[in-house]
Amino acid sequence: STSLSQLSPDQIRARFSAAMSAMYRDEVPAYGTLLSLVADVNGEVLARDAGLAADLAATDQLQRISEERHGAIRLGTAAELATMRRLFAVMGMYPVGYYDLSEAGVPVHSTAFRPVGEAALRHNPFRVFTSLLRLDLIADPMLRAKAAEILARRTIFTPACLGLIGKAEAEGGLSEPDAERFVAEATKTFRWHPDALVSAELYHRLHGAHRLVADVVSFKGPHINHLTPRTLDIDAVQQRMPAAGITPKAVIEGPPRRNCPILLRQTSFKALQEAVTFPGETAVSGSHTARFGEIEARGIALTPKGRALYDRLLDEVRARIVPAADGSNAAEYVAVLEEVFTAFPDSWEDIRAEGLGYFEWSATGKPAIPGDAEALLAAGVLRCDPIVYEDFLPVSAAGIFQSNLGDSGIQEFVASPNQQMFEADLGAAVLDEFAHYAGIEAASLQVSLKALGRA
Ligand code: OOG
Ligand code: NI
Repeated sequence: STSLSQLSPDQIRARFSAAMSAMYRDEVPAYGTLLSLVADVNGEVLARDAGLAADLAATDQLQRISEERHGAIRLGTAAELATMRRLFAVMGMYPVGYYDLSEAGVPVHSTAFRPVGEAALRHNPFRVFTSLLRLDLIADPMLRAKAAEILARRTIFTPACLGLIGKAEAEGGLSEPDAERFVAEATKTFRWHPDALVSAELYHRLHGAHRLVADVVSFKGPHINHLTPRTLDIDAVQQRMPAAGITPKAVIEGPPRRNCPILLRQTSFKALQEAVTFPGETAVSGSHTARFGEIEARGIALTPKGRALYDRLLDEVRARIVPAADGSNAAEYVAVLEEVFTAFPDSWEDIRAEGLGYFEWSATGKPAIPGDAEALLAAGVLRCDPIVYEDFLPVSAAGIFQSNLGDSGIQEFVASPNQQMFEADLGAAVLDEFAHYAGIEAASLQVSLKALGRA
């Protein structure tokens, strides 16, 4: 049973999210610049779009926007992944979805740890895109064995952190002072270590296998590689980045700009060159690109039918044009993207009528009339708002990975999704995102009808 003096997982997550943001702002000053740019643009959007501001306020979502972040980490072993699952569970974050990135030339597979309940998301929607390195995709058996040996020797969690995870599990939560210590200890796992675990020679061999292998294997822990704020106008932020001294990637990933935003749009700026010391008889200094910046705009969560349409349209776009890393065909790419996506309905009414997206129902306070949910909606007794997409997109994630690996990082792997292996390593099944959104929609309708005295 939970004692009264315990902090809730939501409260611990909010503190952790703030602590990570403070740490990353210290480590990567451009992140601070990006945060103020996003805050300016979000403020302007809310000031000029009273309708949007009112909708966000009515659905209790205004508060979360300015606090909203996601981060990303890359782990080396099954044991690290399993302990990470336990660490995130203390903060009410659970693995949702399986992403196979091998298909896109990156030797990892991933999940997103995030809050799942609607109330938890409103409290603080912090998420961490978490990848596990797939050594089985590294061709050279000697190098593979060496990498496995190095990873097996490192410990990425502090003893105090492991102790507090165990305590939270045994006691069903953490007291305020324990939670405070837990946040401080857990944050250490994600900090940047400029002193590498491996010699410069081995670093270069790992780098030769894949940049990502070097990034995971060479260091003491899974440094957070970006922290992403959510913006209400990603095109405006992208446009203003150069003036703030930040160079964004060539194109925004995901769907085009629309009246009714769907899923997720993301853009990032290039990784930093960071000074690294490699150990050895005489320590060598060098550099590594590990960390970058990213912003995102979130739209409505799509049903399987809507997602299938999205995937088909994106495939159609990519069959016609692939955005070049140097931005030389950016305008043409955007034109094709916009043209192809005219096939995706762009009003909330059509998206709902065609069963393409998930909506949350609520009662407006108007007196009830006879009739079903549709009649009540038409009469303004009930309202329907789009449910925000809380997850990620494999093609977009791959584009973010690639832009930060550099053009020479692009490499072919045999696509080999292995969700079973991932879940065995994780020690749990990942949650199904569609079931989760469908559940929120169904529950909201039921609660709204009940409030009106309907069964
Ligand atoms: C993760 C990239 C994926 C996103 O927003 O799609 C991601 C990584 O580079 O480790 O964060
Ligand atoms: Ni990201």
